[in-house]
Amino acid sequence: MPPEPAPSTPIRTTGQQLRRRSWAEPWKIKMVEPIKVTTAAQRATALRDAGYNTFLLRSEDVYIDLLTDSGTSAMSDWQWAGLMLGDEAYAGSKNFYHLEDTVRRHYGYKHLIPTHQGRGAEHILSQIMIQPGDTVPGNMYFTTTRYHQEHAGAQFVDVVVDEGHDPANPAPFKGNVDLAKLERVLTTAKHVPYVCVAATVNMAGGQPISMANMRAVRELCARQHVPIMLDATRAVENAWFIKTREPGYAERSCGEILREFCSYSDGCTMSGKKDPLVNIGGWLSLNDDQLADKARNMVVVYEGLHTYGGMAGRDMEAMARGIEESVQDDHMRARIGQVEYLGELLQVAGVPVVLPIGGHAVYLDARRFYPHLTQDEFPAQTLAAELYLDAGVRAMERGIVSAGRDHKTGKHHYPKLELVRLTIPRRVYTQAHMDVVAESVTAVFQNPDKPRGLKMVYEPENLRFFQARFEPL
Ligand code: P61
Repeated sequence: MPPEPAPSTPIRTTGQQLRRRSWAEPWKIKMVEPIKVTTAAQRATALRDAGYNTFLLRSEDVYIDLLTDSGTSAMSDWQWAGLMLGDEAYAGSKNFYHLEDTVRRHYGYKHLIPTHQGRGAEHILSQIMIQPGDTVPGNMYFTTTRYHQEHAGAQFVDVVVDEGHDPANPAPFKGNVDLAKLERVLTTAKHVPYVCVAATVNMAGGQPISMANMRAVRELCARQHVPIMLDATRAVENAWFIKTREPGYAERSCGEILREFCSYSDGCTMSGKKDPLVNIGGWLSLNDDQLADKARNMVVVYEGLHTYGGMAGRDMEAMARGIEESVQDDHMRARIGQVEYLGELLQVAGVPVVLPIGGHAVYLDARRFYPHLTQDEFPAQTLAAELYLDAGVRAMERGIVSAGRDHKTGKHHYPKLELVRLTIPRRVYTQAHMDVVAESVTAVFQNPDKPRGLKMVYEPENLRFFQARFEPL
């Protein structure tokens, strides 16, 4: 038998063919949900009604929904069976203890504070650790994370490596922390309550951070006595990239890699809606007893009792089971294999995508799609609208609209990356759906009739991208 090619290294043969072993899913389908094919006229009306913002479309008007991988996963029969075992006691639900045990075993932290979703955990962490005037360094901003840090009075400082801001750079770990940048912040800022490390980095294109880098960040922070808080939302996907790209990890399981990775941090925030394969839920983990005490004091005010934090007992059971499934190598091979499959189809068609292909999504480079548009004409927002019009595929803007305004100067942030995210829900769509998406994106890219961009006609104060409205220029 020839050696099996690694799933993340497709082999190019003659012409534009790709050859590699299939990443076929380790499951079969037991239940289906119909989706609606719409006409071009219906889509034009729906998009106008939605103010050219894909967040404002009704999901019924969407054919293939690649808005997000958040809360959109399909649960397994084992998870659905777990729902029936929900212990809906107000206090001390047995599902909480199951979840606590599962998080301890796979992520390794001492305390588990359940929350309704990731931003609930970010809120509590920011409130208990940040003082006004603090600085929080992180490997690129994430919208809700930065919002809560700033809301608590901190300034966020980006310390991701420069490659993270370059969509064409194929470096394997573009989510790495730039140690020189981090050291500068740690030695010059008045007070750094913690360093925020995300794995993988969503806004950079789902790019991973290496184990070596995480270890180095740990050593640097330990010297400066600064804790590290991990955004573990997609840390299992990050583990898969370490397994397939970092020397020395090929024989280790995702679960083992995850444990080692988390051991270099002091706690984590988690959106259970991603890696853990559930539709709602999250948590805050902490190793420090006193901090955990503070967090429990807050969770009862904002989320719910410290043994449910806004989740039903059945939600916690589904999440505990989802975690067990998420750390299986076979699951991750198929999950990331599917994302790479779509990415490769687009690359073969010459479509400009962020390289390497990310863990949860393929990101289109809107600057190269529409070089005639300035950033103020919202190229990525425009591209997401055009994609929906073509075949009913819903994507998400990740550019100037998402970046928002500087809360001090009131001016737009102008991010280097102007992207559209095609996000793949876990265990939901088939390879044929990916083919349809690739055909539609390619058709939009090749369309000689270029759009003129958009203007923003309604801008909400917080996290504007969710509800902003636009009109064509
Ligand atoms: C997403 F357009 N992500 O990617 P919550 N950290 C990280 C996330 O990816 C994340 C959260 C924390 C979403 C949903 C979403 O600008 C947006 O459970 C790395 O959603 O509260 C969420 O977790 C927050 C979409 C969030 C957005 C913010 O689609």
